[in-house]
Amino acid sequence: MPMKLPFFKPKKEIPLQEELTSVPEHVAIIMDGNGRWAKKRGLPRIAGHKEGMDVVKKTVETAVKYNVKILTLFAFSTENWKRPKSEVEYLLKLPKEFLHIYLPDLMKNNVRIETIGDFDSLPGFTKEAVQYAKEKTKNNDGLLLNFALNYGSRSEILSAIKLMMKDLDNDKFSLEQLDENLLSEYLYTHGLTDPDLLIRTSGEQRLSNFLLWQLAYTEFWFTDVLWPDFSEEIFVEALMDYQRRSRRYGGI
Ligand code: V07
Repeated sequence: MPMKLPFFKPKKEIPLQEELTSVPEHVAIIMDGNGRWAKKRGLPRIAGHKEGMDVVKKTVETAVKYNVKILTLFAFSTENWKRPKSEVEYLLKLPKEFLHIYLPDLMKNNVRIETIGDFDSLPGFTKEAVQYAKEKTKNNDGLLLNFALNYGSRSEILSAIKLMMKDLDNDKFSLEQLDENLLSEYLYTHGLTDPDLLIRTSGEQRLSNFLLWQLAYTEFWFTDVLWPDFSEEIFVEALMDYQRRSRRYGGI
């Protein structure tokens, strides 16, 4: 008498790593839809943010698995300060909570943590937790996990211009030397390649002041899936789509 087979939930087939031949080196993600996810379930918005935090961890693991080199995540925008005080407070506690839970795993995965944005204006408890993680992971040479924290692209460009004008004034360079590469050196993203792929969840198709300069040549990929429902399957779908597009260009 054969044993009764256990019940397996049918799982969508995830393509093998070998099938992904041209993986984007730098992926940037606008993690939208946490509030809507919570509302749909009759939960407070912060419950969506908390769930979204766990999805960050899973997304990092997928990025590591498929050999993405840089993952830039829009965690907190300069506009987010306009939200209710209690929500802002909760959001700014998430970096510390995330690192408390996941820093050991990130170390094991050889992940380096960095941030872009106005770091100095963040509350002390956020800065301290993130600074500690940056220090702790600074020698890791696997995935660069780059959090955009208190980030706004126009203010980034404006601050770059101010710094450049100061350096110009101090004869650090001449006006003739000022070109796109030099300007890039003054942005928060100095030293990083531009994103190859931008993903935005939750059906919105706007940039919302994210990496305006850096996304000039980037492929955009949008999904209606809300950030807390983002999964390896959907991430891989975006990676496959990127590959398909880059193959098409290659063919011309
Ligand atoms: C935040 C969870 C993801 C969905 C989007 C909004 C809420 C992880 C971090 C984080 C940031 C820096 C760091 C380690 C972790 C985070 C904020 C919000 C403000 F070094 N998730 N997450 N930070 N959300």
